[in-house]
Amino acid sequence: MKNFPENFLWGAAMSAPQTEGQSLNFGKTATTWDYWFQIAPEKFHQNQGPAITSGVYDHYLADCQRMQEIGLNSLRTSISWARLLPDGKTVNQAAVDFYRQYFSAMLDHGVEPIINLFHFDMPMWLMEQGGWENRASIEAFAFYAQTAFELFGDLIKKWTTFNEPLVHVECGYLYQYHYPAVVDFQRAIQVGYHTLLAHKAAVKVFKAAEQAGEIGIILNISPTYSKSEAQADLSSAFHSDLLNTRSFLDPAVLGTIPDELITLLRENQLLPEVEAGDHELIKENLVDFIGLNYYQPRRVQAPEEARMPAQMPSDFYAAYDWPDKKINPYRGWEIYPEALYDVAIMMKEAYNNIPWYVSENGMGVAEEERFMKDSGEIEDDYRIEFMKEHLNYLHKGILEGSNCFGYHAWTFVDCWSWLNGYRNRYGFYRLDLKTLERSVKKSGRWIKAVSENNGF
Ligand code: BGP
Repeated sequence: MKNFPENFLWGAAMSAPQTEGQSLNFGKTATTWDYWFQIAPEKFHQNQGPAITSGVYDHYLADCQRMQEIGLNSLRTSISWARLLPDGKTVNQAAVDFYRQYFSAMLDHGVEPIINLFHFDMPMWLMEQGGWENRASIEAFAFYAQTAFELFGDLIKKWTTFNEPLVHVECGYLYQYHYPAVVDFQRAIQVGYHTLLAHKAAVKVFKAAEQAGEIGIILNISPTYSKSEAQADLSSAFHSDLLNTRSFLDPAVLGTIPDELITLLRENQLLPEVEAGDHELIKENLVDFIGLNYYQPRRVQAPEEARMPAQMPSDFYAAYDWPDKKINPYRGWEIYPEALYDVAIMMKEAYNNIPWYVSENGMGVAEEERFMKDSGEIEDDYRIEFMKEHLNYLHKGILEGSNCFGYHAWTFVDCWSWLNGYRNRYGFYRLDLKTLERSVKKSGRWIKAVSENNGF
């Protein structure tokens, strides 16, 4: 039996844009996802857009009951900025009513809400002004954060500012998976820098208001594993860590941007525009806790050719395909649970053993109806196995003193995934796309037992 610390959070994660639906109704204005789907629906798996998703806007009451039914004691979702402040300034009362009822219903069912402010869902009104490239986005986000803290602060005790800020930087400005789908390293760095400042500005507002509760940020993390001990590979791994791990984790927890990252950007003419006062904003305003999303390890090797100045991250490091890897063929991601132990030790040793939790971990599988029993239940033993393996390594890290306070699976009910629509399913509950009915999978019954026993 693996026992986890007292009051350990067992839960699931989701996001507003991937679950709410009613995407252009009840006062909500468009985000980049609504807009992109409108102009380029062919980019989206089976033309599945953000309009309906899992219909949580209408199903939230029964969903909160379902959370309790499978033993979840906590759940992370996000507020939609474009729903709460449709023009960035005016509060939408329908949104306030919805979120207050939703969060209250969670609490009524013994589920602690962890509420995130930005999950890749840039409001169109701000995108039209340049989105995160425009420095004005920092103040706009701080205003949104303050509004949310004031309206929901009596219900929410754990806030996070961003989910995986690196992802909207990379996907929007390097790899073309998110709107505006441009390829420009310099702009990507500026977007990342403004995102970091927006995070810091929100933390500042939170602390200034002497808000009850705690604030953190959710980062997608993997240690970087080098192909070999050769100097060139190790140096690539170091650069990968600087850009992918330390770029947000160091300033969030330690209040510093690594000197080596600044040097690397300077040498490659990639430094962002900086203003007086930024340094203090970054130095102060540290987080109370960290959420780490982990799905797959990052493995790198030295690139065969590197341009100077760099045009893309691949000029610093190339992906390394480990021949011995185990893979989830549906998502194409390597399965390497050992990394959760390495992450746990990294948090303990390099980040002052700050409280942290696994804010996402999970396995997306296509055509899960193949595993449906006569009773209608999806027998997702592969998912249970995946989570057990990861929890085993997490447990080992906790036993060695890492300050981890929870484990959240992605996700609660199968949800809509950006360009992948409903192809890969992750939920403890299956979603019927025609009726929006939810039915519990075997993993949902399993997590209930894990939560009740605080271990397995
Ligand atoms: C994380 C995101 C989630 C979710 C998950 C699964 O990076 O925070 O929003 O989508 O990945 O990934 P995908 O949906 O691409 O399969």
